[in-house]
Amino acid sequence: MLDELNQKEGLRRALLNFRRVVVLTGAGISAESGVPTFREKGGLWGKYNPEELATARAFQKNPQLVWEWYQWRRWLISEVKPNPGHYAIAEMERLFDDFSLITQNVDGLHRAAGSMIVLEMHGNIMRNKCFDCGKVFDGINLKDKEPPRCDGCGGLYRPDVVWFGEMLPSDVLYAAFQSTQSCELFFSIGTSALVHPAASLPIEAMHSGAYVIEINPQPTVISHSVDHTFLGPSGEILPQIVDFIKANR
Ligand code: BJW
Ligand code: ZN
Repeated sequence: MLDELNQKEGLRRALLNFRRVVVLTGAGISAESGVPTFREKGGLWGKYNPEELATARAFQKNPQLVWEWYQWRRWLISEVKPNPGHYAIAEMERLFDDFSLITQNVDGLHRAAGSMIVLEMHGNIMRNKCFDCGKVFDGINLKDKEPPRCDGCGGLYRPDVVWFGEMLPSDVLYAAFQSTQSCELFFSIGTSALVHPAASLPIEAMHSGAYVIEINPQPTVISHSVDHTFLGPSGEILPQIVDFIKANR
């Protein structure tokens, strides 16, 4: 059992008494499943600058390079499974009366772990959409060596994810801010908290008076302002938090 859970009264009270809960996740939640994060050493940006791959301009300049990078990541994701962190979050959905899960991840692992409602801020890598007309195509083919063309307008397929400089899906963004502004307890898990607007959510939660807990093996830009940071991997910390809640409620 984590010592902090018994030693810090505010933390204990927040976990056991608060009912309106929001969880925000980033790439770190999937790290223990074998999905590389973005900004760490050996991460997804290791070889390329983000602007070379995750922008519309990059796709226009070199669709083949961007397509191949996403096809490789799709293959990688199709081979992995959720980890105990994903499963613990799925259990939290059942433990709290009012629960929202917001993820920046595009890998679909929360749903695979049994989370029923997932607000995917940056889309989902397992869908395509037309670069020109925006028509969405469910399902992907890992054998597509180059981007297929839209049956409506002839434009190129691209992954249905949100690149830098693009708007987030407005319904998802609205729901994410609404739940954040009214929650009592907010978790920021496995994110460097650098990419906006997702990175504004923990700040918004603090301003709204929520108790904010961070879970990350490394301190981040928000660590000094949150109420509590568990310094460790989410796949180890989250199951202990869930067990603590179940044992002490
Ligand atoms: C573990 C662990 C373990 C390891 N357990 N943890 C305000 C201020 C400044 C800039 C902006 C602003 N508002 C908007 C911007 C511009 C821009 C932005 O934020 N730039 C910043 C980088 C400065 N934002 C945008 O452009 C967004 N759009 C937008 O705002 O539209 C309005 C607009 C339009 C036009 C002009 C202006 C405004 C869109 C952002 C889209 C981000 N897209 C990506 C790619 C998605 C597709 C794909 O997957 O390829 O999303 S970028 C990438 O970063 C991806 C991630 O979701 C996102 C966040 O990364 P994340 O998850 O935090 O990963 P890492 O790697 O950074 O961190 C991992 C963490 O895990 C680390 O801390 C580890 O320690 C930890 N960890 N193991 C727990 N076991
Ligand atoms: Zn089209």
